[in-house]
Amino acid sequence: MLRIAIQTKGRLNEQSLGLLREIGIDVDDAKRKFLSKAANFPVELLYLRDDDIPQVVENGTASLGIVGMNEVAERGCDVEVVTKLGFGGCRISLAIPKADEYNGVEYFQGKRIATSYPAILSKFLKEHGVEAKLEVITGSVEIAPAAGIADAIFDIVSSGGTLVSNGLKEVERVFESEAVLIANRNLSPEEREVLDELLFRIESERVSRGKKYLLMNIPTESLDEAVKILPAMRSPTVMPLAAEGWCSLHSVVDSADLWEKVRQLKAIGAEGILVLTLDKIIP
Ligand code: PRT
Ligand code: ZN
Repeated sequence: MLRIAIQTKGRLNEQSLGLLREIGIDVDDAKRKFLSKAANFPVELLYLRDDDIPQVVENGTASLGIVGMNEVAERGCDVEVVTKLGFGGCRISLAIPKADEYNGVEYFQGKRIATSYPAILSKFLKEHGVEAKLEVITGSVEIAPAAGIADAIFDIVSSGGTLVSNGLKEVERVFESEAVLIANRNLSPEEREVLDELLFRIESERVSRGKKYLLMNIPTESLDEAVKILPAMRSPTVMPLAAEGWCSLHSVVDSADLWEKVRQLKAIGAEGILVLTLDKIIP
């Protein structure tokens, strides 16, 4: 049984559960339970505050965890960062009152900076030879300048809306973060095996994301050109049609390229183009 720590509630909870379900792990939404077992896979979930996840993975209470890279870096825990997960994207930035002039990090010399991320901030300031006073607060960091608690803040930014509505501007992007899968450094061979299976499924999920399955009828004489337009994983699948001089062509394309590909295919005579949602690609 492999134990995975995920956030009980908050920004990463839903997407962590969503990812596990996408890769076929049947977990219930037991927010009020501390532990819950998956029905169809040797995995159980441990629900925690995100702040505690790196530590429980480091000490082996959980074998794996899903948490923001910002928390891993701030806690300084010795865990393996197995893979990025493609959600929970944000950055930790320095922000100052909108009206202040900013000419570089020297601005922060002797200033008071409110933050919940003192370790990441101290490292950054040290690297830049800046001495500042850190006011460590947890939550509502963005109101600190208006409340007179600090001159500037170092906090998570996503859209930037919170900064704007508090009269602040982002001046230094210090740390880029997203949700990551972390692992204890001393997994048993059996746990490694389960982790490898999880990684295989996560990877196929990643490969399938943003892809469409395309089917069409194409004049046989245009086939070579169509194959050039549609480089599939190996090569597109071609099947003969009952009507002479025509065949059916199947391929996978990136959603972003879909309409351009369709335009090119129509131009060489493709007909009856079907675009299907793709569930999984198993590499
Ligand atoms: O209760 P628990 O301790 O588990 O949760 P929490 O309140 O500490 O964390 P939570 O749920 O707010 O965030 C969990 C993780 O989501 C963070 O550690 C980040 O890795 C990630 N994440 C992604 C974010 C954001 N985006 C985000 N925008 N975490 C917080 N914010 C906050 C930020 O603090 C600020 O107040 O959103 C505000 C800024 O957003 P914008 O869009 O206005 O810029
Ligand atoms: Zn937290």
